[in-house]
Amino acid sequence: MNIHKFYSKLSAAFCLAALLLWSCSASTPAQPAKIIFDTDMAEDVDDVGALALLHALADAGEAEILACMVSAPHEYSGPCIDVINTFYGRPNIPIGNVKGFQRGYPQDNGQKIPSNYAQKMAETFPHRLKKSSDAEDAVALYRKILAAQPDKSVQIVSVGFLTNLKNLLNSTADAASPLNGEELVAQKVSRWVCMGAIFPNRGREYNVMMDTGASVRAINDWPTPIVFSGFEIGARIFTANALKSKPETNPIRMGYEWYWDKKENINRESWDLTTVLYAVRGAEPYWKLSEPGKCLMCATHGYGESEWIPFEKGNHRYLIEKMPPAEVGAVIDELLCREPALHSKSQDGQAQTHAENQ
Ligand SMILES: [Ca+2]
Repeated sequence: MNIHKFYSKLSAAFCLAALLLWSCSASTPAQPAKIIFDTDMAEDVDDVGALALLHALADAGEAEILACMVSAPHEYSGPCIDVINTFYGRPNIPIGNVKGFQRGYPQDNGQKIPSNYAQKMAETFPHRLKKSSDAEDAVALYRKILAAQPDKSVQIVSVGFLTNLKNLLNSTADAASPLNGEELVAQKVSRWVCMGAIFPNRGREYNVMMDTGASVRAINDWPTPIVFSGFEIGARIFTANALKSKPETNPIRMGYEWYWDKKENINRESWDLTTVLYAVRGAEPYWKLSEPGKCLMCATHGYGESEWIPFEKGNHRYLIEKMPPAEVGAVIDELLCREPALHSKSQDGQAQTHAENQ
């Protein structure tokens, strides 16, 4: 073998090795994102779409849903979540319920959280949880789930009020873990993805202004990174009308229809859905991330307000629009319209098909 042939064979071997390496890395799917989904599913309907989107991403192998937490004081929030989990063939996802929600600051103003759709969904579609207060305490469930997961592996996705996360930070050692809440979060949570606040200007946004005391404690003191899908991100992306192509046996479609109390156009802003999409798929190609900084929460005139303060060592960031909103909406709608993969086995290993739940 002359030197030219030798180098030619060597270079062919390198090319082959490089191709094999590339094809291995291209065909090896990333680990699914481990998600705890914390929702005020009751008043607005984008929580319904967000949980459906999370299930569609779980069906695609991109996400694993560890638990769902209720942050709204509404007895049909938990059953409504259970309806969606059951529809997607995951009836055994644990559900936790909020304790100590306070609307307004410093006093609770006593106003109730309404819902146009939660009770109807619970009364129409198969599920097991009768009322939210039958579910276990969200903080006890958070602690149990987090303690059992590898370090820095869990993302918390909040699309509602922050009462549960305040309570989690304030929690103390229990049977699940000898760590206090802040230590447990620091050890297990890779990041918190929060639908909340408004950027880049000072302002009020519904999720963080409601239980103001909780928002101040949770956001200001959170020990790991937070990425915000601010009000302005979801406000320009309209989704769900594509669900009109689905039958009336689809609880996601019906949730949106009951929310609107009309059937012509059921599109809604996608605040909670963008939060899920970012948590599972990351920023690119949909968004850019802001510079680091701090979303500082305070209370003014009885309700929470946030202000963005950029600084190099801050561990907060927020999403910035990149892909045109209609294109992000099309990605979300396509996922919302996918049929559930209908797991043949439920999460506790018992054979249970979607059909058996009907
Ligand atoms: Ca919400």
